[in-house]
Amino acid sequence: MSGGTGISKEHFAAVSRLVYEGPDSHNALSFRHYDAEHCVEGKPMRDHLRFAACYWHTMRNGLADPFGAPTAETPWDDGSERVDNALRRLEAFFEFLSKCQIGRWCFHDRDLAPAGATIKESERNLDEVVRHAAQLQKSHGVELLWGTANLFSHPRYMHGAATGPSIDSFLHACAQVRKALEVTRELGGSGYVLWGGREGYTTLLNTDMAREREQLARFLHMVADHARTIGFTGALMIEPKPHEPTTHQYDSDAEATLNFLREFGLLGVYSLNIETNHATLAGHSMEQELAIASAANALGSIDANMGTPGLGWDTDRFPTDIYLTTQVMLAVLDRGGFSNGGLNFDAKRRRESYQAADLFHAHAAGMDAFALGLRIAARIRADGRIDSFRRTRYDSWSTALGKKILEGATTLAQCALEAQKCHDKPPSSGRQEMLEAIINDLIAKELRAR
Ligand code: XLS
Ligand code: NI
Ligand code: NI
Repeated sequence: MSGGTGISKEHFAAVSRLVYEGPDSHNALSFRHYDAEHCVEGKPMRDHLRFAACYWHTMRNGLADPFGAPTAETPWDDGSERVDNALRRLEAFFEFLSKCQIGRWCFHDRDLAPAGATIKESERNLDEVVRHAAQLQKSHGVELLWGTANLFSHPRYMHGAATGPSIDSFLHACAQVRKALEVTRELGGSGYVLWGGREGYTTLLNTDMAREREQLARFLHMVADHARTIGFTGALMIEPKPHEPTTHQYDSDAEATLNFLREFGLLGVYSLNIETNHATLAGHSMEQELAIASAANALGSIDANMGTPGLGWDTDRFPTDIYLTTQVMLAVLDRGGFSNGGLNFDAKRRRESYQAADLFHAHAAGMDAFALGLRIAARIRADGRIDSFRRTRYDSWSTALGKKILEGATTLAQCALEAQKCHDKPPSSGRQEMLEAIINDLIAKELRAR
């Protein structure tokens, strides 16, 4: 390994590079379904799935919970907030990415490098670590999916960052995002994400919501302008979430976020990064959030994880449910695949899965589940039964009258007259159970074929 600490040490010596061994393999540290080169719908799985690992959960999450100490074994990390420790941690991460066949990554500014006593010092620290990251990206053939700034951990953001009542938090947020955006561009990131963890409120007794939304909109306009100024051509994305840590977040779900963007002239400037566990916290399915984003041509990227049914927290489990991964990949294929986006495992191991090897088990489980989901989704599309049922349901709209209505060429009174000519045919059946059985049939066929 070049540069940085100058030490070339293997941090995961017990793990060798995971390879595709096929569905019959009992080797837990291999892929049973993810075969990077294998083509699905004429494109290698690698390019469909565009897997990324996130730096925060992978390298910076000690797996503590509100009742217990961290458990994660991290022999490469001396626990200090020093730059040399940050560089070593980064080397361990890139070794992990290579061994796990993950070609992309995501970070927050503060995960990467220690904050300094001043903005200048924080930026110097970040620059040093980013220089090393650029070398490691090159030597390991890894790309940056997206970067972001942590505008939620520091106490100065307790009342909000861009939406804070004090202009100080707003200005600090500007400083952090300016720098994070610039290093994202330096590292060739295909996107930049804003997640408003503290952009919301806990009680309206102390909050002027209309004003806070205006502040957020101004902030987002300035971020977009700066991106243009520095020549950042990647996707700018907002990541909706309804609550946690804030009681009510302004970007609560895809629909609310799109409305916000529309209201403030930002639609088309920002797209959405949709996360499964955030969808379920908002009371929606991931399918629905993806469909809403796609319909507005605003599906940017995906934070791939899943929640725990019945638990109202962002438990960020690795996505191992193949019904879920099938739905996600169906949505992705139906919109023509990712352009700047990808599948970022914004996921953490359970506190009990504390050994370094569990990082590999966890990501491999998620990658295999998505590979299987991709294969099944392609099968559903090739089969065509679901799509043709859905299309046929709207057949009566392809009549001359249907077209006229949709073109805006009819009045309510004309339609009321037309109603008199309707023969009150019984409506067709929705056949939901039949359709669900078709999906199960195609899952079974794919599993048999594997
Ligand atoms: C938190 C979010 C966060 C964003 C990046 O729930 O998922 O991890 O992805 O700030
Ligand atoms: Ni996320
Ligand atoms: Ni999350």
